[in-house]
Amino acid sequence: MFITFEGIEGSGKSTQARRLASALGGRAILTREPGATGLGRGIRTLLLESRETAISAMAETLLFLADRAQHVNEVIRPALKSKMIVICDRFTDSTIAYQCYGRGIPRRTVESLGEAATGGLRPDVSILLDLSVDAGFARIRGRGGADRMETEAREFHERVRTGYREMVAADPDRWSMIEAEKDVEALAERVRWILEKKGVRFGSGL
Ligand code: T5A
Repeated sequence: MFITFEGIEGSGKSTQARRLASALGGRAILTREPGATGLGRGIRTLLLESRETAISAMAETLLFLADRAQHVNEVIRPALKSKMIVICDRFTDSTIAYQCYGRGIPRRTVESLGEAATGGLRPDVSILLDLSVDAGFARIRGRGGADRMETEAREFHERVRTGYREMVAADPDRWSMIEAEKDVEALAERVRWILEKKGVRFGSGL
């Protein structure tokens, strides 16, 4: 099973993805985008930490897709082939939310290039942690050193959130949306409930 967590900055998806991976133990691997491979770590630095280098919206899109192509090939497909549950912190839907809704890249462009990058791999279950932009930024404010995406205007992040909510509405079989202002424990309970309904078995606790 291939499970993805999505949401705006500070929505708490990395926290929930980590908890889920630890609850599932050796049956699952936890991975993320961008930056889960050797190549991906270089791409991540370019994408998030370059302040002086200009990166056009299309170049940005292609870099996220290059990271994904390597990630699918090197990490995700081999793990799925060996019957692991793959938990991924961001995947294709991040590109649609950020580069299509956020930057204005046409969706058909991202979908056709994305198809080539992933070989058509799609998540079985995607969980959106939905939170207001203000609440998300309040959570990450304390950690300092905002990256290139975090310094985008509030309107950009509002468009990203809208994009996610529209994707959930368009494909309710794959997506589940959780209101993410609840505390970590309550969100973890909800994640567990969603996945149990999809057939994932848990031991004790999440
Ligand atoms: N991107 C990525 C694209 O533009 N296109 C793409 O195709 C892809 C794949 C990645 C950036 O790249 C962009 C999106 C991003 O801008 P990143 O550094 O990997 O950036 O970071 P994010 O994925 O954005 O993750 P964040 O760490 O910023 O946010 P999370 O994962 O939503 O939140 P989390 O769990 O780390 O929590 C943030 C803080 O909130 C606290 C945590 O302790 C932490 O301090 N917290 C809570 N506080 C209160 N209540 C809760 N329920 C909480 N849950 C967590």
